[in-house]
Amino acid sequence: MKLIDKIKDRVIRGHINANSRFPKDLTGKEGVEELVQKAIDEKISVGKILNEALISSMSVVGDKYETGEIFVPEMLFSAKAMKSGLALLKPFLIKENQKSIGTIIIGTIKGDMHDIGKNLVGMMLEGAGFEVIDLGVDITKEKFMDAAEKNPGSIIGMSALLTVTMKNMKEVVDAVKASDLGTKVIIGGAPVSEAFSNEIGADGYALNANQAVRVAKAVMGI
Ligand code: B12
Repeated sequence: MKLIDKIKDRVIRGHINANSRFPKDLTGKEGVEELVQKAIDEKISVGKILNEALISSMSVVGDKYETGEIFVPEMLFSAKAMKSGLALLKPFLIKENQKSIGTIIIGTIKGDMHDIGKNLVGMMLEGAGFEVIDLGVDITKEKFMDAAEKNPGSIIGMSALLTVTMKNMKEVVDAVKASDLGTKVIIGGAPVSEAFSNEIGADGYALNANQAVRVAKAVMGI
């Protein structure tokens, strides 16, 4: 099996590293950590590892959950495995000590605990020169507004992965519009679309982390 396919398989099966006891039949065998490190050492491009091994595996995991083949605990192991791989790629996505081109406050919206996509967007924005203030997950309108008030001229970036929580983004957009802060809001996450973004009056939407950088720069006029 090719290295990229092997990493993908290990994320789907939720095998973090050789010491992990999940799943049982892979105990003692290389997990995502060892294999991603191997891919880095073999000079496979970070973009390829990220997109073809890590990100693409999560949609397979989602499909398996949807069809009842796996349940929340398995999905959680896959998320942990994905995160362990992402942590190894982080230094390549972020350049140190560069001048900030703007501040972005990111967070996953109220009611939602998914943070892999948000973290990735944060890393890419940091890599592009933004100062990123990450509020975490399950973030209320009040917390977003508090951070916006403390950071004038910043952008708010909201993430939602559940159809039931994406609606909560409108509360934040409305609060921003009702204030005189002039803060711009960009949104994203698997169930979110350009049409939804327009519907709730957000300033920008991005399908993925690369686009998020372009959209963040565009709303800042750079
Ligand atoms: C991993 C995962 C989990 C993990 C999350 C771990 C973590 N720390 O994040 C755990 C196991 C905890 C979990 C829990 C649940 N999950 Co879940 N989960 C997933 C899964 C498999 C992958 C998500 C992911 O990380 N994708 C990879 C990242 C890189 O992609 P992304 O998040 O889409 O982000 C990209 C873009 O969307 C965009 N983006 C994201 N955010 C932002 C923000 C901005 C500002 C911008 C510009 C762009 C942007 O850029 C990112 C990078 O390219 C998805 C399946 C899927 N296909 O999405 C289901 C999924 C989202 N989960 C689902 C469900 C139902 C649940 C639970 C309700 C299950 C349950 N019964 O408990 C709970 C909800 C808990 C809660 N309150 O949040 C459903 C949602 C269905 C729906 N339409 O609402 C999905 C779609 C699975 C499915 N097919 O049914 N889940």
